[in-house]
Amino acid sequence: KEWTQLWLGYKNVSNDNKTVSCEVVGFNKDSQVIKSALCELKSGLKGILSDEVVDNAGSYDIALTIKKVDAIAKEGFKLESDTSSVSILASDDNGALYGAFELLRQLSCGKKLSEVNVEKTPSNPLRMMNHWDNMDGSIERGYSGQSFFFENKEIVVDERTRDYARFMASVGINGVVINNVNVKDAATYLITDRYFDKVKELSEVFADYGIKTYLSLNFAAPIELGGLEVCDPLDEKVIGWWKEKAKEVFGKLPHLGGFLVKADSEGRPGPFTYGRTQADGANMLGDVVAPYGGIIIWRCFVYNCTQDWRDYKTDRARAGYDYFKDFDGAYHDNVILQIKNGPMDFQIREPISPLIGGLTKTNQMLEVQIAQEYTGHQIDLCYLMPMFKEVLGFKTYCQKENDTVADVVSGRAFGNKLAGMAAVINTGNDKNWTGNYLAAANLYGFGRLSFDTELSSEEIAREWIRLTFALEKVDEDKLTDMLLRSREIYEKYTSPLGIGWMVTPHDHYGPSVDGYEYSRWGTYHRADHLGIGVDRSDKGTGYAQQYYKENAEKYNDPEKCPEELLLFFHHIPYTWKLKTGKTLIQHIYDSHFEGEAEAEQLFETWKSLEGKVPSEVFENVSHRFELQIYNAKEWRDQVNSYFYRKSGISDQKGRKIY
Ligand code: BDP
Repeated sequence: KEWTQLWLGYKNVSNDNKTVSCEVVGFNKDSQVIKSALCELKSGLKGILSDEVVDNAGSYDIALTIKKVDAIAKEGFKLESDTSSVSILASDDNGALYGAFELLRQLSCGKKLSEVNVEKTPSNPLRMMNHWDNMDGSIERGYSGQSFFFENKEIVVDERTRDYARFMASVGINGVVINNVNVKDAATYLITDRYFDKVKELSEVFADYGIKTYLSLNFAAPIELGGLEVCDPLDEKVIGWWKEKAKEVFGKLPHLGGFLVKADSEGRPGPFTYGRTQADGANMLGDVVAPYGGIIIWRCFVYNCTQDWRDYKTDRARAGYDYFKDFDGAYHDNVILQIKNGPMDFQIREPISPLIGGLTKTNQMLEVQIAQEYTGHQIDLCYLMPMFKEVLGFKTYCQKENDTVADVVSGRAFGNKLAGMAAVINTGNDKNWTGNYLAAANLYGFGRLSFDTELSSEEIAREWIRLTFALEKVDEDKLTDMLLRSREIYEKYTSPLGIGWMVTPHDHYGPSVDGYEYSRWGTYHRADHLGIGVDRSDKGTGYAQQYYKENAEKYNDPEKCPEELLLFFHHIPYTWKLKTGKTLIQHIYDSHFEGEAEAEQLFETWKSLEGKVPSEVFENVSHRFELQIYNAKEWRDQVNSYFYRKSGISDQKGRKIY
């Protein structure tokens, strides 16, 4: 095969050389998902124990049973074992499949067959990947090659599709949106005869692994496909057109879960054109797919992208809340609002979107990005689980308890059945799927975290390392440490204290301090000769007031504001004293020198793993570290020079600033 097996390349860990038999009890043996579970167990156990799994005839040491037990929670599983038997108990097919993968994972991580006892229920009902794949094969914000779903406007279904589905199921993903949210050109036709057969074929491969297929929808489809003059969601003809369309699409695609919609955002069509609200648009579509059990996932990434940079009051950070909060409770039951983790756009540091938990009567799910658009393009090492853990653990204060982001987006807080987590994915058709071999930790990690939000960043990192490499403990420790430090390091050498941006416009790799300063995107740092930062307090744009009182008060006051977000919320003089006793300007200098130096240390540590990871992996990652160090130097020097020139204040340590 021309691609790697990521974390499913089972290695013989031969902890006990047992022969295993396999039996299914209570489940429909013709179920494709159960067949997949069996198939995975057979090939996985063969890899791990280097012994064939036998059907229950013949002689064997351990009897493995996949058994239906109705008391187990939806998509959950229980593994029980003793010296002569192992059982995977679940109440549904997906639970059985996840149980099978859990067993293989535990064995690969060093457990013995007789030691596997665990019970898990997924934290989130929806655990999704969003592909930004275009039908010409390109990927918007893709850093690991071309699409493996689309090529020259055709859909590709092959062995790689199956492996992809296996990887996703192995970490608990149960929904995949196959096409870019910016639905243009050929992609608009995905809901027509032109593509039904192939979408169906693809969705069947996914369904074998318990994954539902979703499509991103063009809100203007009634115009572009239906020849109507408008796509007004309250127009009878438009509604009629969508009704017919939904009937046709769900008739042709039995495994379709529903649609994802980006409307009224960055030039995409939407209800605003007709003076309608986001709720009008989302509910209309919700109603037309409801008879088929379909859902509408409506993105909240709506803001004015043609704003005047001279205008200090219009604040892009406010937009999501301003557009969606007032309609809390108005969204229909099969509509979910998908909210980016921060109010801006996947920066290395942002506050948590106040819309999450700001809404209390609406289905909502969290959107994060593992494609490293703003976090190093899968060149720079940036393991994102620490960031996602912070997001999930954030206390919104939306109620007395059960109020964290994890509580809200899982549906636990307010009893929503439709809830969950989605990631903009980081895959492409590169041999190793993610460009940088180490970026696969984010792919693996997001899936694991969406299934079990209690896992720690470190547990996930260690699992991924054990499943991927065969390292001694000391080396596993080193690589774990590299992953765990990488986000902080990236943050240090890029834009300081939550201000974000300062990147090369459009491409978003490498520094350009003023690149977005005088443009239309609402992405400003407002640096002058005295200080830097955006005043989002009640005296500024008022964004801080969108949070519940406890957070609002903290963010509103520069003395109480968490320092990593200081410049996001306040315009701060360069001479401001931080808690460390350093001035702001000195902090900027120090953190940039440190960040670059630490990037070099990462590379040094990596070099010590030469010969311990496959040479191909070593070369691939080494090359990327060379680029990362170059990038870190550019960031360090441009940011430091910029602020030295603006402020005229020298570095106390007398280092070279250009
Ligand atoms: C931004 C990307 C842009 C996406 C947009 C989105 O730069 O390419 O279309 O997000 O989320 O991060 O829709």
